[in-house]
Amino acid sequence: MAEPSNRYTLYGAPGSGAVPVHAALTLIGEPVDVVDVAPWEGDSERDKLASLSAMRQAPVLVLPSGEVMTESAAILVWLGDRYPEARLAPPPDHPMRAQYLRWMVFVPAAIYSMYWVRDVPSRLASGPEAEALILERTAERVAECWRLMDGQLPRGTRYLLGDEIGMLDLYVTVVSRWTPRRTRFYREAPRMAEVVRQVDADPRLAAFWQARYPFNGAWEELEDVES
Ligand SMILES: N[C@@H](CCC(=O)N[C@@H](CS)C(=O)NCC(=O)O)C(=O)O
Repeated sequence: MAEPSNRYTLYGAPGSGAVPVHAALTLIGEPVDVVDVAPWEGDSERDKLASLSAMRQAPVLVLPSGEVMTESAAILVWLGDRYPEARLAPPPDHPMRAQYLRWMVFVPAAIYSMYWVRDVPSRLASGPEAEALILERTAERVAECWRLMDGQLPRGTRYLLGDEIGMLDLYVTVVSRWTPRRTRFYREAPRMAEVVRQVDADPRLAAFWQARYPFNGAWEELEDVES
């Protein structure tokens, strides 16, 4: 537990998994104090999280009660249920609830987990050749998982699971900005491509994106496997 306060505190720098959580809190309208920590930059950054998270990873959300939450998807699902009036998550009896939980778990299990390896490839094997191969293969795996997910999502709705923006849309919009970046993502996942472009351009999030994770046009030009 941390000290109780009347606000949320979110740990994670721009570009981290804290971004979809912050986007959700923005749409919900809950104030949040943000602490920029970039654990991928090394142990000195990771250590800033050590008292809150044994994994020393971002995001960490400290709830107003002082309770600590980690795991981006769990945080998003919890916020969706905590603020039903924001309509960012299908409630438990909703026909899309099962698919919502399915894809909210797929993103961190199959895709986000690859970045633990990508951030420091020597965690699995060291040497320039081994590390280059790890970067190449994990980028391919991420692309494959986006393609498989895209093929199984419903069609014909404005957002991924319906006509209103939701947690899954925010999550996919941010994670799809990461390597292998948007050019590849658009090719592998044409259905999700339509949706993330709308979320990138959503006027309710314009100020938030600008402040916390401005869209970089180069993400749509490069097919970069190295960062
Ligand atoms: N399963 C975690 C993964 C979090 C994660 O990998 N965060 C990255 C930053 S986006 C991190 O802290 N990387 C540094 C490290 O793993 O040492 C979640 O979904 O929140």
